[in-house]
Amino acid sequence: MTDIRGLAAVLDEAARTVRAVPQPGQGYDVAAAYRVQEELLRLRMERGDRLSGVKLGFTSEGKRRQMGVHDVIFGRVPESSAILDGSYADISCYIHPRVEPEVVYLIGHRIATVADALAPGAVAAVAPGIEIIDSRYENFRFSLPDVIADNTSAAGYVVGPWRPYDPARWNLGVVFEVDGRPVQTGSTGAILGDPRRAVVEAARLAAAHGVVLEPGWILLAGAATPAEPLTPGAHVRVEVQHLGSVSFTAA
Ligand code: OOG
Repeated sequence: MTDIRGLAAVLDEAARTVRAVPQPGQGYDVAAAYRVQEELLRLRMERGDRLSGVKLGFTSEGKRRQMGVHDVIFGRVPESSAILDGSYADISCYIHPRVEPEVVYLIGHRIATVADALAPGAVAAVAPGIEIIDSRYENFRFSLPDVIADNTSAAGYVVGPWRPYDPARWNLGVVFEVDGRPVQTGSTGAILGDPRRAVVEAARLAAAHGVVLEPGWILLAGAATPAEPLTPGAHVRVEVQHLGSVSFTAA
């Protein structure tokens, strides 16, 4: 039997001490991995953190190919990992951080089922975003259960200015820059073939794991391009067509 609490404690400690741990290397399945994730977040909430939303991972082919993982995954976004748009962010709290461009949805009403996700008003607003991912495993390597247990490498996020949600504008150009140079370009259509599916997919995965999406929560729909390493001093900027831009500087 998988030691759910033991694994969660190891991952929690790895994040807090900024020290990578070996992959568990034990036979546990996706269902057990989500229970580790839940326990890991419970430990954080016990220390006074709150959830600001949820995220999806491996929604684009670019990311799946980069990491060799082929299923869409679901993670929980702690409020304490927020970074203000345009700010300097201390990155010494990360082990081997990477950054990636995101589309962020603002949840408009309580979503407990897939039907709720399809109802009008499920999304209240949309924004360009940046996610910092930081695997707690050595060499940023993991199996599917490992990355789920590790809360899908979630480590930090930046949300740009919110815009009213216009579902007709879904396939938008993405430019991802580091120090003023484009390092990746892509399109939001790379996210599940249509990023509007992200809300339904998040609802499905959340319901399967006992999470209800609350109004005011954010949903990070998953990177549209592969991730890039994040190094001290880097200025990271993401521009999404029609949505504007978001940035931060790693200090
Ligand atoms: C897992 C997180 C993937 C995305 O947007 O695809 C993810 C990882 O690559 O470490 O957040």
